[in-house]
Amino acid sequence: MWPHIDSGSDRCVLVDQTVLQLVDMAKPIFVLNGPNLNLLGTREPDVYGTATLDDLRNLTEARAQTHGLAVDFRQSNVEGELVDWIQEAREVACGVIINAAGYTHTSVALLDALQAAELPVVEVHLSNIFRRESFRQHSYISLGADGVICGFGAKGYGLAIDVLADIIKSRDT
Ligand code: CA2
Repeated sequence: MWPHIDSGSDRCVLVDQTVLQLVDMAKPIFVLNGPNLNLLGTREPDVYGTATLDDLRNLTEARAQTHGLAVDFRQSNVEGELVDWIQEAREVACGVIINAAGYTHTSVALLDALQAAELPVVEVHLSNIFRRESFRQHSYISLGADGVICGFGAKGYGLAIDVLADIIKSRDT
């Protein structure tokens, strides 16, 4: 269908699925990182790799740009702050990538927030949580995610951007 142009009013209103999609793509992807991920690159490189949080920020921003998307990249050690950001995402973001770190395995509050956000969500982990201690093998937040990427280190963040871009672009077509 061609866009409908309402030139009768003082504003020009384009009403078309493609246009609505473009408007949504103008919203950033929230990339949310949980507790202790600010320490990346400083310790435990055998488990989490050598990339720093800033490296992950640069990687996700660059990959998002290839899809014509923007990223709002954040880290917090505070569960409530992560909940607030997910609630904010509902209003201003087009999707969420989340590495909830330790809260992955404990937080019903983050799950509730993700389910309420009604946005595409990709859960990401640097390490393969299924090859680690049993307490890491359960994720509360997976119930609120479209999919999970784990075990591929920093590359997983790039993959998460790719898959989320795909979901966002195909959602309304
Ligand atoms: O593999 C992941 O990405 C995790 O989400 C990382 C969390 C862990 O609790 C999850 O089970 C799996 C831990 C993040 C802590 O990161 C550090 C980085 C460097 C030094 C110490 C901790």
